[in-house]
Amino acid sequence: MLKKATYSERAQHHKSEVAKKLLTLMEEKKSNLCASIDVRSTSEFLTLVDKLGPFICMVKTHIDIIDDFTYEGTIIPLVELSKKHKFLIFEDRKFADIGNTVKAQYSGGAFKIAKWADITNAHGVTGSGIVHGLKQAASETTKEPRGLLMLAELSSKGSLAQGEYTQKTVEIAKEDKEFIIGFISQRDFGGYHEGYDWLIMTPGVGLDEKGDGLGQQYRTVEDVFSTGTDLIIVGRGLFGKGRDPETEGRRYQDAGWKAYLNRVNN
Ligand code: 5IU
Repeated sequence: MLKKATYSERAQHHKSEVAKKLLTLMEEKKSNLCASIDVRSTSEFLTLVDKLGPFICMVKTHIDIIDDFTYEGTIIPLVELSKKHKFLIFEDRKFADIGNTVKAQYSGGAFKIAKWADITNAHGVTGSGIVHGLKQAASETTKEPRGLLMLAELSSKGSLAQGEYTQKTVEIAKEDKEFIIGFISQRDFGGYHEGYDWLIMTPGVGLDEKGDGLGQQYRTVEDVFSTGTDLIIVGRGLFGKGRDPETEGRRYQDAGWKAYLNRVNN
């Protein structure tokens, strides 16, 4: 059964501060659109974030692909833009090591992800120690609320994250109601009757293309909402070759909001 509660109703009851913040913002901005901005230069990155800012509730980063990354030059202005336009920041780091190692990867190095990213994500492949390591790093690095998404499924062709693997990842997520806010996945895993209100965030969304020739597979906004998505993650559909980010930002925001209203009202 699909969720009928509105984002603001869910915000009121959620146990995670980050999820509360995100759900409140989604209702306020009437947006369930997350822009995935995989570009190589800081200036292109910040220009796109500023253009897309009004239409989105979240920016997804792959901070390690920015050639000219500096903390001062890339992160400080990103955080300023997040305040100007009101969106959360999700670093799509896909942690996948033992607890002790991810603890250092999350808080340290050049990127210091725990300092600025509201949300990050992890694979379940190494077991639940990964969650404990990341949670410790967050609490030792910042007083700001932080949230984790588990990678339950991928959009790419032939992904091995399926069946029993996906189910075991869902079991890991049940161990922590406050730090783990949901999944990156292609569908919902229920959990309401057990007291979990997981946020389902779905990449591999595109209204014009079916794929990218490198294994990516696109589904429409309506399709992903029909399998329980709460938030759509769109990259090249917003700013790929020949696309105007403002036009596409509005288009995906409207499509996402329409699909959400359709779910909660019917
Ligand atoms: N991404 C996926 N599929 C997944 C996961 C992550 O596409 O299953 I997990 C990432 C990769 C890229 C973004 O950063 O989401 C999608 O970008 P495009 O909309 O440009 O394909």
